[in-house]
Amino acid sequence: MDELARCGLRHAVTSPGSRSTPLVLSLAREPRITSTSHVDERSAAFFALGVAKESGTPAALACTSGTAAANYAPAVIEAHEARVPLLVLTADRPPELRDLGAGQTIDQVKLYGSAAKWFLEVDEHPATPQRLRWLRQLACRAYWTALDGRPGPVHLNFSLREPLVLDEPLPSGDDGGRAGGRPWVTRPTIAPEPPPAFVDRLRAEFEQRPRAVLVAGRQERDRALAESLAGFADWLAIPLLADPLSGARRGPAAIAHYDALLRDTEWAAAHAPELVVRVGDLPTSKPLRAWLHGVDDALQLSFDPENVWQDPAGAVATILAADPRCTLDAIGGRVKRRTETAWLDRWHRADRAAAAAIARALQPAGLSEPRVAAELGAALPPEATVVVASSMPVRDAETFFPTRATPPRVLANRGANGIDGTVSTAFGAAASGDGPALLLIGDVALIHDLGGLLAAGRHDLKLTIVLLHNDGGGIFDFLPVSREGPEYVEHVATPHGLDFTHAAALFGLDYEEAGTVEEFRAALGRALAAERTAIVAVRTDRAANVALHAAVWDEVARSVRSAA
Ligand SMILES: Cc1ncc(C[n+]2csc(CCOP(=O)(O)OP(=O)(O)O)c2C)c(N)n1
Ligand SMILES: [Mg+2]
Repeated sequence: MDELARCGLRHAVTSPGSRSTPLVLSLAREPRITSTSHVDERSAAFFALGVAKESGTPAALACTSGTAAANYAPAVIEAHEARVPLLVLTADRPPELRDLGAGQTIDQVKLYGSAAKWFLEVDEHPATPQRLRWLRQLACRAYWTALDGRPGPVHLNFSLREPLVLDEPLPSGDDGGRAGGRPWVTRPTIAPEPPPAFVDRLRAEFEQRPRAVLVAGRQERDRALAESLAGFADWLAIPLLADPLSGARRGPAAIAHYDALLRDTEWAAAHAPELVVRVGDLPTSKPLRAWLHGVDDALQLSFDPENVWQDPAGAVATILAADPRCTLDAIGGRVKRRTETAWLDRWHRADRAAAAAIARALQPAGLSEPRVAAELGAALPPEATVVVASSMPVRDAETFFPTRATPPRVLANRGANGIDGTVSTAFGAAASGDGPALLLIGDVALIHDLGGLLAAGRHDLKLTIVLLHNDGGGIFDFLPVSREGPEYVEHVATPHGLDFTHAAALFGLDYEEAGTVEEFRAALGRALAAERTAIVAVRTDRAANVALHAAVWDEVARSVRSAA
């Protein structure tokens, strides 16, 4: 643990048990590491995921043997898919007690399969100088492996024999570490300067294909990339189609309402580009994905330094295994500011028309799910972090968040798109970030991780939870399955009739319901100013929500056609 702290580990999440005692106590007693205790390992792992997403650095997890370790699996899988660095430390029985009926023993070898980036069985070792050196090297290797190349979870499985608490003192932290608190192995960051010939080749593509678009999706670790993308798109007068999860929905070239615009196939066809440059994950927007799939004449380039191949349609022609920020900054430094802005102007005109059409369509509905997203996108301060749940929240954020000079940070579990663990991820982000933290979540996702609310009181964490309560999975009402009668309602929509005031009371949270836009604004203001975690609930109707989205898309299509 001393060595992990030297590498930079600052947050660990523990869960209770006996076999894990040596791991948990050494974490809890390491002053440079904040250890947060969570009863439920599934929530614990999602909390660590939130910490690691918010901070961009690894978080550690420690739990006991058996199904405790198995409960980490959903978050480990999410961390693998979303490339989030995690150090998973599981306690296990030693080999002589495995597969023999010893208590709480399961096969933990490679428990997370291909989701773990690296697995190692760590047996007990005598505390000889040679073994301690190896342990220090191992800690460094685990830490840097979680971060290197394609980041992800590293799993160390520890065989631990009784006694689990020693009578004699353990070797102390200053035993044998490098001087000056340095880690045993350092890993200096080497600036990924792109070679000039590569920059020139790319620059030529931009010059030869002025009808270009920059598409930016989820990206969490390089906070400066968002500014670079905005600056580059502005410099070259290229529309920037940025999912809020990219942080790049900002600056004069950003187009907020591409999802609504590209739903109009006529408009989409008339705005086919010659060049598409992708950065980060593929955005969620279905119309954007379909459009990218269909623009066959465009050259499509994808910055993909982590080798994730996010291209289910097979549209990308060239993968650039280069750092997007350094490369685009270098290109921008070598081209003159583009003064011919007709292409970007067309997008801007349409985006302004779409924004007005959306406002018109939403107005009569009062407080609705899209309106909540629009309000949050406009009102949250730049220092806020908002976690958006899978299902409609992440989609409504993409459709309705405006462009801003300095938008709030937006995080989501979009590696595997699960609705599990969302509450805990948001508490992890709240524990790790400096600004206010907010969670936009549906009722089913909240039920899924209700136990995650325990973190509020046990760790004195402040999170504003905006709950969109439409009594079921509203997303499914958009699908053909919603016509399948009572079986649809019972098995897919899953209405439950729960009143979350009781959950708030159980976990000691503030709770308010808002029925109008004014009430919502006031309740949000109170919740953000409160000292403790608060739920602001908005009741909506699933069928009315589908109709409202359709009305928005119609109004946008009508207004951009008449403007064209
Ligand atoms: C772990 C997991 N189980 C099931 C799903 C499938 N799923 C996607 S959305 C959804 C319903 C979510 O409902 P809610 O959180 O109320 O959001 P709404 O659809 O109403 O916006 C379900 C069950 C999933 N994504 N993840
Ligand atoms: Mg719902």
